[in-house]
Amino acid sequence: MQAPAIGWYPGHMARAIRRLGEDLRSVDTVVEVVDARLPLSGRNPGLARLAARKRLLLVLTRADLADPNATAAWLEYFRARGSEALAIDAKRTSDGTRLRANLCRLATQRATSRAMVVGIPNAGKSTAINAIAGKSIARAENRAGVTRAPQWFRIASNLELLDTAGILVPKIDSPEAQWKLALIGAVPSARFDPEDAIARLGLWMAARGREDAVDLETFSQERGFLRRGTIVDTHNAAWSYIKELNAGTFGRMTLEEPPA
Ligand SMILES: Nc1nc2c(ncn2[C@@H]2O[C@H](COP(=O)(O)OP(=O)(O)OP(=O)(O)O)[C@@H](O)[C@H]2O)c(=O)[nH]1
Ligand SMILES: [Mg+2]
Repeated sequence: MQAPAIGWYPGHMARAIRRLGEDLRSVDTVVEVVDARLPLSGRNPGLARLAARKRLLLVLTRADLADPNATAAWLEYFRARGSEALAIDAKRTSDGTRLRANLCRLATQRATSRAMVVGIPNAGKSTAINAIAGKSIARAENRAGVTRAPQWFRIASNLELLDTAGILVPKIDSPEAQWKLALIGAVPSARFDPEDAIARLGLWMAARGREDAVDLETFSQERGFLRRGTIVDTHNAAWSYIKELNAGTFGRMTLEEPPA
């Protein structure tokens, strides 16, 4: 299961990154959205350099799907390294309000604060903007590549947000990063094998002594994924498992721990 680190996103990556650099000049803040279940592998390693002279606020989103203890450990990890970080469930109004208050803190010192929301594909950038706005203004869907072009949103008289396309792809430097990114929805579905990703997740869970380690064969049978009545349809079952995993059906799970 191999995929290049760059090249999933249709269009011209180099031009898009140049454009991001241009947009950066007009903002004072960068809001980096990253899935709380994969806070390190789910980041683009080049962003820190791109945003070096800006205020950077790291937002761990989908905290509702992540292990709360792991999220607390990750927040501590980032804060200990001097990063401003907070965790949100973007579907909770109170979390959106908290994030907005955080951004407006900076705005009170300036006439208007302009922040750019960045992150890997499907990280939850547009949903975070909707949470901050308290209403649905940016298009959000559960697949990579929904936002195609940068778009400004005026949130308040002193706060403007720029939604961006998920052009900052993560660095896939191991098969482990690949299947984990695939499971959280950061890899387009045509670019990975769902059965392989689930098999690897099952092994990973079993290695951690988890009794709920996924076994695709059993899951397929339990859910009635059969072809012509008898053959187990593990392919469609794998897609179904991934969907349920991201809906929180199997509980909360974080896929990587902070480095010791
Ligand atoms: N459970 C949960 N789902 C979330 C959260 N934030 C975002 N999502 C879901 O994640 C999916 C992707 O969200 P988007 O906001 O479209 O992601 P994006 O980063 O804008 O994606 P692209 O524009 O395609 O790069 C949507 O189905 C959201 O409902 C969260 O905090 N919790
Ligand atoms: Mg988007």
